[in-house]
Amino acid sequence: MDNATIAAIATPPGAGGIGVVRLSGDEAAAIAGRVFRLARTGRAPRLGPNASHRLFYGRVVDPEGGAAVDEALLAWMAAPRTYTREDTVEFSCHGGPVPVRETLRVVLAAGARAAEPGEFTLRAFLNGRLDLTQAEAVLNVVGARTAEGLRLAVADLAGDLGRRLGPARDALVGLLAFFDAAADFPDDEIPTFDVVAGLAEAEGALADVVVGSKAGMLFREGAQVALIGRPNVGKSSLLNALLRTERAIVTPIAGTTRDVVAETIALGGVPVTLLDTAGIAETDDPVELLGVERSRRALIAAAAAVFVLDGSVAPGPNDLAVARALVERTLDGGSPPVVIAVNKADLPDRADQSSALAVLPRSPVVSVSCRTGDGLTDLERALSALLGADVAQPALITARQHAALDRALAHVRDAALARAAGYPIDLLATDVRAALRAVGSVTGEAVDEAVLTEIFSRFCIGK
Ligand SMILES: Nc1nc2c(ncn2[C@@H]2O[C@H](COP(=O)(O)OP(=O)(O)OP(=O)(O)O)[C@@H](O)[C@H]2O)c(=O)[nH]1
Ligand SMILES: [Mg+2]
Repeated sequence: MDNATIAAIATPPGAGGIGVVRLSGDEAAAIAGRVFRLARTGRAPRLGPNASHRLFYGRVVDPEGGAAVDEALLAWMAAPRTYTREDTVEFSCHGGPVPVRETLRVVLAAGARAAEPGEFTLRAFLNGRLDLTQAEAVLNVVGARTAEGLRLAVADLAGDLGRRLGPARDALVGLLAFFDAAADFPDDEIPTFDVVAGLAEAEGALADVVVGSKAGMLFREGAQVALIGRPNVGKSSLLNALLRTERAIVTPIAGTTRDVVAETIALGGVPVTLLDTAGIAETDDPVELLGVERSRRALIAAAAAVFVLDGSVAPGPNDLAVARALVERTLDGGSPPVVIAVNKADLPDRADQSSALAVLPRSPVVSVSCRTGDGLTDLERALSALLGADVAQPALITARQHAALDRALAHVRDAALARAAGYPIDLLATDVRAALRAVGSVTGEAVDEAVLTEIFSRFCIGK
């Protein structure tokens, strides 16, 4: 890190209520003094430690010639109680692209350097205000797609992931300390230490986080769910009912939906994209055939499927064909799991559905009515269980963190195997050290420059 004072526009491009230009570094106050005049006195504000965390009202001016650039509020925050732990100034300008760009221009002319993407957060990390799990959580906070996803990311921001990795880290450090000590003792005086218990503890703590991270991925990335069935069973009605709007066309005519309609809802905090598809049927109509082809493709792309049946009539050949198509996918291994929704529960006529249900004996069955809304909550619950969103402690980790923790877990398991096979301690130490390095690359205790560059390049400029 160089110690230049950096500056960037911190708000998104375009027009808005306000636009913020941010400055961080030793020279922040001096640079602000060159480009800001108080409305009341026409002078530069006095930005010392005693005036920290205060707002000043005035104008941003071009130091070349003194022309006013914009009217603005200047927020002054003295180190170390700031995001970066450095002196920080934020100009809140009028929220148009030109006032913020001009403000940035004069700030740069007055001595600041344009910040790289994520450089403010990088400084927060390098200055010890955030560990790496918290810095990466900032990305998840910004990118959160549901309220639940945001809650998890904010918990990580407060250090949740770092804390959850604490026991694994402590166990590994304890093992290494023992290995080092053991090397220094004569054979008959080696202190006793339960290596097996230490390894088991590290393994348990790491496995918890790795399991939770699968659910965490789901909160961040979301999942696609295909609504599948023969024509006229109520797939589009179900899409509308789950969305609580009339998004898709619904008619009593079979073959209404031709194209896939995709809409996203939050299901137990997971962003779920529902794919309403054309009813799958034997048909000669070329347009309907194309629709059926798209339904099949949607099914392949989806993480799960809702198999919709019309509960008021007995399943026909088309229903059974759809059920079999779902099972074929199951046998492929890569199949989406299925929930069966027996629709139109409000109609007095009820027909036995067992011939279709028998084809998918392991899938949960929910009775619903898109007309009255009955059973929809049960269906939503069954779906989030199917997607694996009901894990007690989801961990919102990135693919990089996931890979590192997987690696750590593998090393710990190797060490346990080596121990069971009676290998000498120094062989175990290699694996334990590698596991600790992998955990350290997540928390930031052992991380190299290239990884840092890769992580922080994913941030916006100004963050
Ligand atoms: N009584 C009753 N009718 C329903 C219910 N759900 C859907 N329907 C009716 O069933 C008919 C077909 O509904 P759609 O939602 O268009 O069915 P679909 O499965 O999308 O049909 P395609 O697009 O042709 O494949 C419409 O007349 C709906 O009003 C329900 O829960 N109860
Ligand atoms: Mg439809």
